[in-house]
Amino acid sequence: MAKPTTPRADSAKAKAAVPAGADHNRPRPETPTDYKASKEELLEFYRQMVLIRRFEEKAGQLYGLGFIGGFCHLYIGQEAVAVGIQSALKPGKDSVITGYRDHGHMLAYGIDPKVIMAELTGREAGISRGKGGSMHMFSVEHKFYGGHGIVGAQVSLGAGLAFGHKYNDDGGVCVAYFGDGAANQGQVYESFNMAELWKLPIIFVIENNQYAMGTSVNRASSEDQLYRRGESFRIPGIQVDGMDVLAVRGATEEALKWVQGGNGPILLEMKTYRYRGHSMSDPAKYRSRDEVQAVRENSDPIEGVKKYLIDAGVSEDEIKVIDQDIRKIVAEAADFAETSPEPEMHELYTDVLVEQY
Ligand SMILES: Cc1ncc(C[n+]2csc(CCOP(=O)(O)OP(=O)(O)O)c2C)c(N)n1
Ligand SMILES: [Mg+2]
Repeated sequence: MAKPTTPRADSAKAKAAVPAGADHNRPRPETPTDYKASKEELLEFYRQMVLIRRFEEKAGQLYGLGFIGGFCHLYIGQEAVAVGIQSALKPGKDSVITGYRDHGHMLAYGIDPKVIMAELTGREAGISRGKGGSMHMFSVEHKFYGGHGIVGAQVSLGAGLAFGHKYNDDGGVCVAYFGDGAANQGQVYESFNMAELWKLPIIFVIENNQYAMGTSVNRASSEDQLYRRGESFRIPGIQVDGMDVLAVRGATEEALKWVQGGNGPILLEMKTYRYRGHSMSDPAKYRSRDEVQAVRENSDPIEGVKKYLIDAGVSEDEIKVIDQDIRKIVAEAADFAETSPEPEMHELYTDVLVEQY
């Protein structure tokens, strides 16, 4: 049986996909290059990624203490994906939809960590008034349309959001994130077909963190080079080093150019890795500790940005100040989420049904 690979093992930095047999006369997106970030942008990437990491560690602790109920899927290891992509989008114009591993995406939007943590603990002040919990966070104000627990469903909903952008001619692009496991769901391909047929402005992003719930992508997928999955629908795919925020941002710029040029959808396969279990209870029999440790040591996305910062002349002390600041923000978010009140009973009946006349 094929051994699971680490993110960098079989991915070149970022390569545009031209599989054998593809129609070479068709225009294709350019091969992306790494984004050239300023020192300020690098500092912001670092800040956001450390915020996600520390927030998720704290969420794991609060779960252990019983403050968080239900499901909880942490984003640790995948920080470069949400941060790199989100940084290229236009706030309030482009829309985003994802699955249940959604806390990092909310944070990358700049949404207050307090209201995200309070959602996790089911409080009135939570972003979905405590009714959505970990998997169902929404912020229509930010054009963030969830947070979905049905694997793959967000891809079809994303195609609908992209249809909305086209119909209203508002210039927006939808980014629909889904996992390597979700990439085997049937509705994903119905959505690919329609999206390409109608040239919808959508970037399909597969967060290939190498594992679904209890098995690896190699064991579960006949075609495990997921960037090729759109080719038979004429959707070009690009494989990206999802552990490198600059590679992610560079590929997103190229994808946006493609979609905004009226070419229809594009698929980005982000090769990344989840360090923690699938959710909070996961015996993790499908991989070894050594494998996880090797990725942490060799490809950690935060350590990667730290190296870029040092190369840009930022001192270890400056980095430490950011780290301390983030610890404080996360501690305050946790205090808030533990102490703020639960929703009133009448909340059970609000935002449940939309009535249209
Ligand atoms: C339609 C459907 N089938 C099965 C499940 C159970 N389930 C929840 S998460 C998951 C694995 C999905 O893995 P992947 O798409 O790789 O996302 P990741 O958890 O790695 O982010 C499964 C099978 C579900 N929630 N919905
Ligand atoms: Mg996965």
